[in-house]
Amino acid sequence: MTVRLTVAQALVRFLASQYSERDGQRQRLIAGCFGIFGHGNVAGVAQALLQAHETGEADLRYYMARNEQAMVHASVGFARMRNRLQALACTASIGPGSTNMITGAALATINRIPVLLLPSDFFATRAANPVLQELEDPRSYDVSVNDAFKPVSRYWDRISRPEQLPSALLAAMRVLADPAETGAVTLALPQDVQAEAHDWPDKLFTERTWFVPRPRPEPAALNRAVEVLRGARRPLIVAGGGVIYSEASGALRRFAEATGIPVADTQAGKGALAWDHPCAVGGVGATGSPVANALAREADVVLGIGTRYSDFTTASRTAFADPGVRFVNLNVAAFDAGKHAGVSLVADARAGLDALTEALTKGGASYRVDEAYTTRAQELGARWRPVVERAYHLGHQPLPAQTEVLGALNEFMDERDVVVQAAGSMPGDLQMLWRARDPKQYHVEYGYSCMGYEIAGGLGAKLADPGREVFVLVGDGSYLMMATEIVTAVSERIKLNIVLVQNQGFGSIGSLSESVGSQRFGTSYRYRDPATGMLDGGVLPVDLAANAASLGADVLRTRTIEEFRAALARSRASDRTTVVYIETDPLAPVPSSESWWDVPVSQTSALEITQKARAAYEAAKRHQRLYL
Ligand SMILES: Cc1ncc(C[n+]2csc(CCOP(=O)(O)OP(=O)(O)O)c2C)c(N)n1
Ligand SMILES: [Mg+2]
Repeated sequence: MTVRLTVAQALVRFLASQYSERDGQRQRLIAGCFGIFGHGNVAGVAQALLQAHETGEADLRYYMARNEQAMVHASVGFARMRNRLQALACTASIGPGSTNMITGAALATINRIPVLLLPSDFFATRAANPVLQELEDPRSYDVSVNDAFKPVSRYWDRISRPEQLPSALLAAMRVLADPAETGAVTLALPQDVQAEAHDWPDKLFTERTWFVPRPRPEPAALNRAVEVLRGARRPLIVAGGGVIYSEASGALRRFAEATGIPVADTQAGKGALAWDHPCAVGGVGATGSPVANALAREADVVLGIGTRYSDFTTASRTAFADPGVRFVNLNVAAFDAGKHAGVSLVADARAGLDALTEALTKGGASYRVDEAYTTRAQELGARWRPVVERAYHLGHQPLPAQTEVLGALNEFMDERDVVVQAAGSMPGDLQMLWRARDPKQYHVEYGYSCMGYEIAGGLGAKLADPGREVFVLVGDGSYLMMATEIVTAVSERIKLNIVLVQNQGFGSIGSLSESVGSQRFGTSYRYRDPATGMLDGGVLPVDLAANAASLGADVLRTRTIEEFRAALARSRASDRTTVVYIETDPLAPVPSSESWWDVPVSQTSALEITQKARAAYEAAKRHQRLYL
């Protein structure tokens, strides 16, 4: 039996019948479709979505975004919240609509989060050529701007003929649902092909379930890992995002309790273990806490679980300073498991942790760290907690410090509420200071650290789990780049709490600039001063709170931390998207992570300040090493 449909109609019908399943729980793999229409998809994919809605022949909810990059961010926020078991599709028009998604694709792939991208493409028949927005390359008519998705996609295909669609769809679903391979999946859809009819085997549209595996470690690899761990005197766990996506928090807690090994976390892994668990030692690396970083410096064995060891996590390869330090890497992706010449334990985080717990506790030979090591970790923690309290309650004047805003929010939020952030000075402050109580509470996109993710990602997170309050933290710089999805939140009646932190520019890059001898050059939003010729004049007459109100959000302006706390309560009580606006002092003090980040400083310079920074850089650089 065949059924006659256009390529776009077949695509929509197929997507609506895909499911994922893990641990016996089944859900739709593609839960809906974001989009912005133009001539590239208005006749193809748009008609197919409309027809699906009108006839009920396929169920794929359409969400209209305001910016294509933002809709990919929203889809990533959604899939991350659903532990990668569900994803969204994104349809965009030819040319700029499609290339706007490339940043989102990179973000998804780097963070290992599934998203299905459907950029429109030029005529496969070349009947209209060059069509509006088509790139012309004199060397070949086969070149398209969508080729630029290739390096940032885990699967990429162009459907130039209807017959190509079924195999491309199956490959796309496999990659999306595979925890080791997942990321952005791109199917470029020429605009004429989208509207072309074809007789499809009806079997293409039968419900299909993509089983998300929990691979167990190979016994020999497990033995090798156990041998290294049994010999460890000062082991440290680095818990990454993989722990959370695998829903392995319970397994991690049992493992940590059985062995006494302290647990540090990465940006993606924060909350894998609640902050006040006796084994939790906080964030590790350049944006981490001094507690985890002290233990990291001394660790003889690092057990990385579900981490890709980003440059921040290893503090540019200075965090782990013991000359003989060894790594054991439990990861579902062999690529990550093999990093830093570690013992590679390719497995699902939960299955791997259960296997490790069993192997290390069986018989009379249970492994446990020395009492003295536990005491050391606890003493470091006890010294750190009052530092966090101070940062949370600094009483900085006249404007509050950002750490007080984060502290007030942390104390205000319920266990199941979610905080969303991505770029600027907040990810660092958050990883160091945030006290996460639930594995889904801390949602900081720090793989791509993309300004503009915050509001869009928060929208996706809320869409994924409407039962949780989502608190988006956004700096003025990020807000200016992408406030667009406030409008989407308003039109979809998706309630967000948005905390807009105004510090007149780039607090983060400002202090980084100072540390590398660039004197905060070009990092604050100021008038150009005719006297200096630089952007260091007066404060600009920009009112971002008024801007947010103009986009349809309720806005609460606050000046003090007391007002801020009251506004948070009002925002929570409201069912409308609410922006809580606060100005902070970008120069307020922040505790030190006692760590380092490799940002090369000019080797030669006419400025004394840069020469000094270079000398400090060279001294720090000497601690950098390869782990071989
Ligand atoms: C899209 C994008 N462009 C540039 C950067 C580099 N960058 C990192 S933080 C930052 C400034 C962020 O400003 P804001 O959102 O106000 O946060 P603040 O630093 O003031 O906390 C910039 C430009 C980035 N991360 N993402
Ligand atoms: Mg700022």
